[in-house]
Amino acid sequence: TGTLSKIQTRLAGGEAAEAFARDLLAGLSSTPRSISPKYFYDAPGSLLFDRICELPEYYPTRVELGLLSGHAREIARQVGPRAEIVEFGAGSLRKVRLLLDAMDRPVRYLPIDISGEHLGAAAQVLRRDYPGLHVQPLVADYTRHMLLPALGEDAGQRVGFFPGSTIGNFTPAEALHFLQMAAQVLRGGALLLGADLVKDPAVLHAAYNDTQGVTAAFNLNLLVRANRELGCNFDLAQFAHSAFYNAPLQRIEMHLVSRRRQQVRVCGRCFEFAEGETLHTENSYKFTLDGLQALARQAGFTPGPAWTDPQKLFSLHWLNA
Ligand code: AVI
Repeated sequence: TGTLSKIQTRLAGGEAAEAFARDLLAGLSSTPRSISPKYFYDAPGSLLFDRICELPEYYPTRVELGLLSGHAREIARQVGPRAEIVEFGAGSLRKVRLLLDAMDRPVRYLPIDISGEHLGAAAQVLRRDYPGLHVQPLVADYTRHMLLPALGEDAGQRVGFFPGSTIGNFTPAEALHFLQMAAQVLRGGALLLGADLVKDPAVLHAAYNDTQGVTAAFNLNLLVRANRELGCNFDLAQFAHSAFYNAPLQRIEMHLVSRRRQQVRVCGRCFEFAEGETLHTENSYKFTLDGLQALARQAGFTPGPAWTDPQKLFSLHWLNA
């Protein structure tokens, strides 16, 4: 690892690149090969994800925004006056704005994100637009245990916000662990959670195989990033995007498929791919309303109302902590 860490530091600098190198080497050495989807989100990957959210086939963002605005009053009633919002991940400002706009005198907004840069920019904009709101970003990995500042004396309840069905990108064990931790830090308050629903596989398939190829570019960007940050030599023309619904496991799987037998150099090591062999890059679990509520109960929440669209594409859950 001595040589490895020197290579990493020279190529990209910092702990982040080292973690990427370590996880990619481990993922390529395991059978079947896999890597965490968290590595999709470098700056170009985040821009590609923003484009995915605008695609006609990718319904989750649109439907969730519709639920947030269509049920704003009921949600605000659950939230109550002078509440504080803790957002796990500095996500889309559009979503938290819908929430803040509906709320009765929100006192504080605590976005938690691993990327300080992303957080700083989001905080600036919100401070400008909500002068009475105390915006206090926290740079932290929200999948680990975290310490939150005490709730203000004059504050209402503390409400967690985790939209977008990001929970679906965790393994079932990680999802349970995250919810347990959230229930702990939100005790006495609640969590507003977005979860994508089990549905017609054709609708799911289209959402992850868009005709413009943006999802394919998002998936392949992982290799672009590995080439740039770690000096790998993945030949982009020799890997194909693959996304399909695994019905028994209720998840979309994304893979990068080797178009032929080939060798790739990764951090000084050589890996051979057989034709058709894949690197599994993401799972996106889909939930039933009952399944999600059972998971929430297991984690220590008491489910309140759940909101869905008429086509039952997406769901928003109020979970009392
Ligand atoms: C961020 N996450 C909820 C997205 C999803 O649908 O699982 C990521 C994504 N992957 C491909 N398209 C979108």
